[in-house]
Amino acid sequence: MSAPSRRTVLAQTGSMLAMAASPALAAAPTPPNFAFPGGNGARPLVTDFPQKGTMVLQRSRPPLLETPFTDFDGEVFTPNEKFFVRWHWSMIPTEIDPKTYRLRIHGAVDREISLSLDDLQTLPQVDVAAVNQCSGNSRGFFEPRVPGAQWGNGGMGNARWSGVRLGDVLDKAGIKASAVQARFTGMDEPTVSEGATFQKSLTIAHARQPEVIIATAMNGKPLPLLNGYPIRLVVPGWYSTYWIKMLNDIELLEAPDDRYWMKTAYLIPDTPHADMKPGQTGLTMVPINRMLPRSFITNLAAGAKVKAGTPLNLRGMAMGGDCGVAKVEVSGDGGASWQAAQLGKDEGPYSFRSWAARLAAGAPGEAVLLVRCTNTKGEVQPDTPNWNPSGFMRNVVERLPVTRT
Ligand SMILES: Nc1nc2c(c(=O)[nH]1)N[C@H]1C(S)=C(S)[C@@H](COP(=O)(O)O)O[C@H]1N2
Ligand SMILES: [Mo]
Repeated sequence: MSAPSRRTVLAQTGSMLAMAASPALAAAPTPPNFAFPGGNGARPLVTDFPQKGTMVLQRSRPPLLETPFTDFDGEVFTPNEKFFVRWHWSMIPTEIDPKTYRLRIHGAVDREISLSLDDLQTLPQVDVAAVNQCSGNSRGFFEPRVPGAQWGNGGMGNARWSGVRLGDVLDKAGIKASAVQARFTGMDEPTVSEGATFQKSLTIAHARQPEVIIATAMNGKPLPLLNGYPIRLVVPGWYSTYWIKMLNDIELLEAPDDRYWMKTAYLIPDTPHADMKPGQTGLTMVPINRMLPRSFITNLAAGAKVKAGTPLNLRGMAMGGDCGVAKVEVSGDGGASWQAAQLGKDEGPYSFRSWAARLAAGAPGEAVLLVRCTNTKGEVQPDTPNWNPSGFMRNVVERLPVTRT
């Protein structure tokens, strides 16, 4: 498949902005109705965002598009046209000229530099398979409910990202010994003058980790505009809030970033699984960081009718968080008994890992199917869901009710 020409991107993006107020509904697949605990789980499907296929519409301005969950079935890598989309502000450039695009590196550096996309091609090229997951993925399932985008489980995706190591790029500018963090900014801007530009920071030690890259391609193709064309930061194992899209500015800081998106937003309680009680006070809040293990059944939807008296084939995917998947187990009886699933190909510690299992035949009636991941650090998904008022980091053994008939 050839990449869309720049002209195509622009033409389609124009239509995106025109249609944003009145999204067209797709004719084909059934729009989802997430069984959110508080109701209001119905969402339309849309087909006309540029370089995107059929997506669940969470919001049109700025675009918040969710991957229909059925698209995860049988695919360890999420196709670019199916990859979820999330922006904080709706002033997103619709025109990017790759010839004049520059990435500026400044602040506590030996020499301020400005790199073209061709300059990036001269550095060693690397790739990494990694899950990009929104901090608020699955927020709609929080109970009690919390404000924010009411995502189902499709606010995540896995891709093979290729590009250059962030550390190599920073070394071109030379990091001063006084630098403590690197702050990343993209080309999108706040719609209101008092709004804070979306920016995130990493420590220098983290920025130097070899898996942290500036991606110039995703699944072997240019990034879709809405996923950050022409370049984005990829921070494997960490929530995607750090994965700055349309990256055009890196500033080396001599003191920790105290701007809004690091100091005020995206904070979690410093407790296991970022779990707390509604109304609980006195907790230390820290910037959100590494991901936790999760796993999903992808070949059956909630409420599915399956055959009683015959073995049931299950498949799906799992992720370790910021390390690999050690073990996936399934249960056909609501967690009374568990059996090991067979793991698919290992695409690296930050990737989705596919799994498959065959459950013994069950008697007719209602059943709850479960899948549970243990990562290579020995962390396992808990039986009860975590909660925090931002709806971040959902972490629980997900339950899939089915009827055996
Ligand atoms: N420039 C820029 N980068 C950004 C954001 C943004 O608003 N602007 N949002 C972040 C958040 S919160 C998420 S969840 C991911 C979404 O990545 P995607 O749209 O490629 O799926 O982008 C991250 N990078
Ligand atoms: Mo996010």
